[in-house]
Amino acid sequence: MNANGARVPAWAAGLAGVTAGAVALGVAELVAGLTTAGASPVVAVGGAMVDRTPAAVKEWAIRTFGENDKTILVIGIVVVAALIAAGLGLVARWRVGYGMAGLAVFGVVGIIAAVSRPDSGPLDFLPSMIGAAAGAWALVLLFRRAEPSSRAEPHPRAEPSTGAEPSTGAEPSTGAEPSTGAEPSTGAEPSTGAEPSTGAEPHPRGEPTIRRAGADLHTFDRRKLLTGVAVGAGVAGAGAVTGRLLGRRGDVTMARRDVARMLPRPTIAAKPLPAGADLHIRGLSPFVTPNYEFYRVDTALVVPGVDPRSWTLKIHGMVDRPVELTFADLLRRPLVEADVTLTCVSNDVGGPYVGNARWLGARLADVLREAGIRRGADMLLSVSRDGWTSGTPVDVVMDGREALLAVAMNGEVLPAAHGFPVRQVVPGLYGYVSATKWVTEIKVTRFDEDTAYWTTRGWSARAPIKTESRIDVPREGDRVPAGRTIVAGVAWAQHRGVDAVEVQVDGGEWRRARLAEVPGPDTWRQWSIDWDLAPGGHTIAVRATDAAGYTQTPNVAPPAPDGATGYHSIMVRAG
Ligand SMILES: Nc1nc2c(c(=O)[nH]1)N[C@H]1C(S)=C(S)[C@@H](COP(=O)(O)O)O[C@H]1N2
Ligand SMILES: [Mo]
Repeated sequence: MNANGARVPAWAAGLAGVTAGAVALGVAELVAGLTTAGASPVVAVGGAMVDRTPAAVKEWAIRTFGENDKTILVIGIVVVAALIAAGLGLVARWRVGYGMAGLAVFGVVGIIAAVSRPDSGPLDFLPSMIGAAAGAWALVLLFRRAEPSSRAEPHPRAEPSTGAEPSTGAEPSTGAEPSTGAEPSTGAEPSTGAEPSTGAEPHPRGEPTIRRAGADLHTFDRRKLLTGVAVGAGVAGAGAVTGRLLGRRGDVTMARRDVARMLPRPTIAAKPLPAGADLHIRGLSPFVTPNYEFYRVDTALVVPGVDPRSWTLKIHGMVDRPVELTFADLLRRPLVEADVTLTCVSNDVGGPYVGNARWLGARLADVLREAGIRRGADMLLSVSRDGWTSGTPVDVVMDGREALLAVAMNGEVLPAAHGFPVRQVVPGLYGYVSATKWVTEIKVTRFDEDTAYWTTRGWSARAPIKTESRIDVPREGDRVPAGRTIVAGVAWAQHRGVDAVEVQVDGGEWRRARLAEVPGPDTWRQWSIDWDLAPGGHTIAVRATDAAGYTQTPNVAPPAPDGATGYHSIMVRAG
């Protein structure tokens, strides 16, 4: 390859670059599917970005894109990669080697991202390496196809005999050659397009010696480039799809089915929910959040596929007897059912990151007692399969509340996205300091010695859930008939319990709402109130008081560093 490439028009060079980049990513996906899904360059780079993103940006992303934040990130990475690849294509016009060098640099970036993941495996350098090599090769082939024929070659390489060359090998038929269609005379030649098999013949019959007029010698070969691009796009697409399908081996559907068969009945079953726990008001969050509707917040771009047969939980650090539990060990322990509402610290006032479920699991406090927590330990640093960590105060877990190593959620084996096979659930603490999904390790330690994932990113080390309330009906901006309207929502103050909810319209008097029944202090509580609304616009606000006597503050605070405060209020129009 040489400066010939400079005669390839810019658009074509850019297109060749994008195609080479797509081949690189597609092949990398294929190799990742064969090895580890998490080592795909897009996933690895995305994961590295998630970990290095300032907390404020993460907040913004969650707020703006909600649960699509991961999809948006992946799309963003692919778009940026495409732009860079187009740039490499342009650089390759001067020297294809420069473009190849650029692809190599990206391969190295992908390798670094993949091997520095906390859950990386020994083969994780492969997808980026092989992908970059395939991309570089594709770039060379595309430029070879696109670049004008050189004077030194009186027999242009575009002849049927080139079927043996790697550059055209992907082409089943020489009929796609641009030279044939352009030259009316070639139609008479026996060796061309009509015969798909010619490529296999070492010396095709009637080999044309003068296929092109001199004027054509420096013409850029648009058709040849475009067929190459089409083949490249096909390779990229097939690689990506196959890789993703293969990557499903990390899929835990079968493993979850097996666990469903062996899941024991609870030793201590929860009492049936009080009949009045759910007010069954249209638009009001149901008391039990169905698993498929349960919010999901985590840093995992690919849900970790953890095999319960090889899963263990190591408990070590400041303990008298380090233990390592298998999944079977865990299921042999007494299993407890508990209704617990999870809340994310990132939830804005009035936001959606809160959900209530009935969990089944082993008591974390009992397991820790068997290991024997040493004096001075005040933190449990739990580690998930993908390296994420959370720091939970020891005293909270040991104070008698139903802190669980949960294996089931609402009567179903823990869904993969919610931590299969085992996660922590600790009533009263925000998820980031308690609810480790795919948990594999608990290090008993001290807050002044270890720092968990979000704490290193500026969030509080300790984070009890703040007393909060939310209006579910009507919705912000709704139009309601004037006159009597039902206002309803949920309120939570986990492990303290909600004692009162009050509603205010247009800054007037606070009126007490009706409270639904609850199974205990660890769940949210539905509330409702009927209000006579005069025609016109109204602002409706809500506040809760917990069983410790604390009433929500009107002071507005953002989620960082330890949970949002302020009243949830909505504007509606009556009439
Ligand atoms: N492994 C792992 N566990 C995790 C997280 C995470 O990023 N990784 N996020 C935590 C946070 S911030 C919350 S709010 C809860 C959310 O649990 P859910 O997705 O099951 O609703 O999981 C917690 N457990
Ligand atoms: Mo969270």
